[in-house]
Amino acid sequence: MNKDYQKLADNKEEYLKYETNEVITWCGGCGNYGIQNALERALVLENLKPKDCLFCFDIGCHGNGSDKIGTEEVYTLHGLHGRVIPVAGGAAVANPNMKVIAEAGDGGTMSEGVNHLVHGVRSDYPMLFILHNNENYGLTTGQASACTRKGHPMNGSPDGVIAEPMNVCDFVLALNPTFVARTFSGDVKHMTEILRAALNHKGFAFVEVMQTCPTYNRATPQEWYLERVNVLKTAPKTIEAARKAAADFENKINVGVLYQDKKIPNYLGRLENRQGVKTTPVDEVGRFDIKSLLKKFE
Ligand SMILES: Cc1ncc(C[n+]2csc(CCOP(=O)(O)OP(=O)(O)O)c2C)c(N)n1
Repeated sequence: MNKDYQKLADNKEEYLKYETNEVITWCGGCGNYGIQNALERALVLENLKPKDCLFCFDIGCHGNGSDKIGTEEVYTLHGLHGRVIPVAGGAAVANPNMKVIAEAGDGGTMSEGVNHLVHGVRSDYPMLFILHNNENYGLTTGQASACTRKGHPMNGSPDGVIAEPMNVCDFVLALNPTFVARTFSGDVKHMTEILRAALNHKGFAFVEVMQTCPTYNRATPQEWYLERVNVLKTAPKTIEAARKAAADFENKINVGVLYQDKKIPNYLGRLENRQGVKTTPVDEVGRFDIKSLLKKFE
């Protein structure tokens, strides 16, 4: 047996801590199943215990993962649509001992919250961000997002989308990122590998999962990806080369780590007042009795 599978089998108890008995609301064939499974595998293989992680979810189909990940030992946060990055980034900076994982859809990330993505990447917050790119607004039943393919009819734009879709990896690569990867929800093994690499990154690790949505995205189903996905064996060395590798997302779609810079210090590493400090900001928050302040309003 492959040694990773052996390790997963040996750590079944740990793996099961990331599972719940909640009723699954995702559609049959939804890419979210594979993504959640790959993340759970990656966490176990990287020896990350539930109590050491914070899972932050945006609003959307993927966000229902907040009910499905973990037992009472798991910390989860389900925030506002498009706003998961500042919330998760704040938590990651406040308590760098926690592994912070944020998940969001392409709707919330590339429209409502695109400003937060920009500043999350350029600030290099110490967190993993998983973009569930199903190329539509899934939870609100299939409206076009910034990633929907041109010409494809969607609910709300039945004559076909008129704008070109965004290439999210190319967009992020233009922001001087320290980690960018692309993977595909139909390949749990590849996703696990990519998520393991991302979990080990010290700064903002951006992972785009091209996710199938059998209910609303008929333009790019599982077979469409299977015919086009090309696994990169090594990551391009420069951002320019990474942008070239990421450019095609129509015919031959490269998946893998597209770019990583391990040398750049993350957000905390660049804050002069945090250098050499052994405590976390969370440890340093003093307790303050607010009773006297509240008296003013009595
Ligand atoms: C600020 C705000 N705008 C819009 C909505 C309505 N809304 C809830 S879920 C959703 C679609 C989510 O799509 P996406 O972010 O792509 O995630 P998916 O459901 O595809 O996983 C929308 C538009 C909202 N809750 N809050």
